[in-house]
Amino acid sequence: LKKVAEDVKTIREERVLWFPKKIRDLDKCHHLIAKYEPDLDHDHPGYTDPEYRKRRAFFTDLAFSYREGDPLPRVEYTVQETATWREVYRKLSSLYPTHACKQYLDAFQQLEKCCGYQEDSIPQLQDVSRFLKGKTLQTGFQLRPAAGLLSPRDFLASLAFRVFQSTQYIRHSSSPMHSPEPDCCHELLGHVPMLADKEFAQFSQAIGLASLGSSDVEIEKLATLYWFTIEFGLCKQNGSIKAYGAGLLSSYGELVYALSNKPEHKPFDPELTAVHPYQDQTFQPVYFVAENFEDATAKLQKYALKIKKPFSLHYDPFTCSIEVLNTP
Ligand code: HBI
Ligand code: FE
Repeated sequence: LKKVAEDVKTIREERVLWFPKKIRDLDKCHHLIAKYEPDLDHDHPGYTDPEYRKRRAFFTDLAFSYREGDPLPRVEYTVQETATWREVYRKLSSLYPTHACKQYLDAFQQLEKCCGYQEDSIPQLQDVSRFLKGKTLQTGFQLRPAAGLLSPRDFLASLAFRVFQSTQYIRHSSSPMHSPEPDCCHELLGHVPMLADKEFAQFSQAIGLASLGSSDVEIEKLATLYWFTIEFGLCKQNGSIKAYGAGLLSSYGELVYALSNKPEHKPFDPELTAVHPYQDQTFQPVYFVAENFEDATAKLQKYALKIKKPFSLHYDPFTCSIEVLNTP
């Protein structure tokens, strides 16, 4: 009986503590949050469009069939999908020169020059992933296809390996300027350019590493930090404030609003930012402003050291794997 009790305890502990140790383990980190999907959310612009829902099922299959190491699937986008992309691309790229941070603008220029970024076709994830990874000495980030909104734990875990889980479908054509869920416009225009920046990549990985083996309470705080930085972050630049968050850089309305004098701007401070309530239905009333990415990473790493874990972690960039060091 004692033996059984011990086994149960071991299994339970392993279940709680399991986290990916190598990049291949990310094949097990794709749990969806069934929220804001066209099949489930009555307010989704595609809810009453059976053709859109069928198309989405195709993208769901692509993502769930993907295994680490496979080339990312190439998709032939329809004329209608490309028209949606064109509208989003035109509208947003007109704002970037005045609203996006320098790191974003530099990368966006490179993506236009070397990676097929243009209004007439949706870039392929495989090409974008190779572009980011090819700059190995700079960031080494790579993409993998995601079926939709993932659990915060799975999504954050992939960042530890410099893997960004990216959706591949596009929003419904009836609503080009808004999507209730992440789509390829959000990933390609919001996230990808920033992932080409060395300091930003390091910041992203630091949140990911902090999440591995953390409790649900700590994950919730890290997800909030992610929200106010990688999604909705602002930063100082030459005496003014610019946007680096992907939720802003992929939303015309909120990008203009965030840099206006309407919302409140507070300095980025992980202890406070991590427990600040956030809005996922309307514009944020508050944004957090980073001094720069090096400073933000240093503050985040200091915060992460205070998260209690029965071990410490080391990431080996050569093998892309995590070493667990026991600290009894
Ligand atoms: N899933 N596909 C996807 N994309 C995101 O940007 C994303 C996610 N799941 C959770 C999440 N972002 C954040 O809100 C944090 O919870 C980590
Ligand atoms: Fe996002």
